[in-house]
Amino acid sequence: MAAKAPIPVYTQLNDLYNNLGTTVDHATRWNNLAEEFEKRFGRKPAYIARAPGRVNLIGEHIDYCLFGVLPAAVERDILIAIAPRAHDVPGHTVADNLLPKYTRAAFAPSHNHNEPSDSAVRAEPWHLEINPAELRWESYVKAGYYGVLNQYFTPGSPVPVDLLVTGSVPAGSGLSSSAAMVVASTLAFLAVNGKLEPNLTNVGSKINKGELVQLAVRNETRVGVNSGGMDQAASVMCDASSALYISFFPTLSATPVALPHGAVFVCANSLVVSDKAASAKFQYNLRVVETLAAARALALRLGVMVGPKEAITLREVLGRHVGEKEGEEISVEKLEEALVKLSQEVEGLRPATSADGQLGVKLDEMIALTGLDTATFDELYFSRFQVEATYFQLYKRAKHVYDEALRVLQFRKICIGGGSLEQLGDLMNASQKSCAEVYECSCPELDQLTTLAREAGAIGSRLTGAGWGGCTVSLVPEAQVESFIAKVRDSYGPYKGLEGDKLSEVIFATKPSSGACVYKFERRNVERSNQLCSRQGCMP
Ligand code: NG1
Repeated sequence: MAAKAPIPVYTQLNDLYNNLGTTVDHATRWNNLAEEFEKRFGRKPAYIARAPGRVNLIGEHIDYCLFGVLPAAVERDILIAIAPRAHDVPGHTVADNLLPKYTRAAFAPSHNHNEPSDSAVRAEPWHLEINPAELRWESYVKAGYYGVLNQYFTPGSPVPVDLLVTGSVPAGSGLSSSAAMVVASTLAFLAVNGKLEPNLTNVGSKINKGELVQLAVRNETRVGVNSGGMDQAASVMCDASSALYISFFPTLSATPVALPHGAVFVCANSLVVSDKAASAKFQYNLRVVETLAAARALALRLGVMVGPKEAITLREVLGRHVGEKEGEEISVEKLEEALVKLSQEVEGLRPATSADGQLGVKLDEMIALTGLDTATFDELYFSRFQVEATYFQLYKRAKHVYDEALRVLQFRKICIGGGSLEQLGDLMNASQKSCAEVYECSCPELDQLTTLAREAGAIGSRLTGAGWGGCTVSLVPEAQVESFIAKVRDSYGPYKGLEGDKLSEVIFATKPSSGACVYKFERRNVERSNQLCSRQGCMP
């Protein structure tokens, strides 16, 4: 089971590179990073931590409702080289980035000395200043560090470190650069502090993949996003042979899903940057609240039992409504049936349209629909993350979630059972329509790019990730990938005239890649690696 597997800690470069995939020149990137680290900090790194981005094939905005999703890791990734530094205050960090626009940052965690009444903060002994309203590149590094400090250093003190970051996942593109940064940072700080000790065979670690995912999800909330777990799970648990069906209920689990022969998934960046953290109040975090309020309202309508202070999710409402036993999971067939049923039940949340065609409800109406008093509602849904809207769309959000969750199961069944590529494409197109019209997380450029992709030969095309900008993913027959890319280049305005590397930066075929890992620079390996290096031109 992937969640229980150890995090790979490599000490052999051959093993590492063999595992990463072939469409990117990994050796050159890792080598450059190690050399640049040595130039800047005067010694070799002790570790390099790697976390890949991911492309979500189907299942958008349903992970935080605890429904399964189907992503695959991509070869584009974040790498962090790190080494301890002597003679400095505990935990002091100097963070550099290979991209010159991201300037050097230095920070140190401090002990929390709060008033005894401040119980929420008192629970966390370490503090690092991260301002979600003014995020900088190193905020994501700090976010990864946060959980490591508070989970592993009570008591104890972290070592002071130097670190250097490089990344090939475009920011704000829906390929999950933020989660890749946070996972890589979490791993780097675990490794440098000796919390990832390899076991006797040198291939394992103390913390397993599932635990790393949970830690990274909690860390991501430090940058102000009420994140679901898909990106961190994909970044940590994917393997190079397949996509991954990740389910979050009743606990995190992941099973590989082989993709059908002849199917290539092409990512295309709309070049609209979606700053998820900055817009969270009106977009991502608002959607999370809308789905939670919809779940509570639906539970009330259906007579489903909910604890007075329970933030029940749409998945839990479904389970309780169809008599699922606590801690167990109904079969996939039953889940499919239940999703069809719940998609109909959601109609009960549909308000009579108002004069301006609104299907949403005002704040006081939303609170009334949940049966809660205002104070309890505020405490349950508004206390950690602020959101803002005139109309809250409970009906539309719940409708998308149940229908999209059903599409994921159908997509998975086709991959396993050998249906046609056309059926997969139809599901992707239906997902895009629902994201655009019902969940309202698309944008004109994504709508245009998916339409152009279909005209250029894609069997299906949809946005991937949170949306509001970022990338699309298109299912393209293998033999047509080149002509597909050329046609999209010629038809999508922002791509006109792009060639070579510039073109492959924005539109590229993906192959599933392996998940997060660490390379450990061991003294006894340095000589062997040097020999390898002189033969193959790679690090250290
Ligand atoms: P992106 O924006 O692509 O990283 C976000 C969330 C996912 C999921 C998708 C929508 C984070 C880190 N990621 O993905 O968990 O909810 O949106 O399906 O918040």
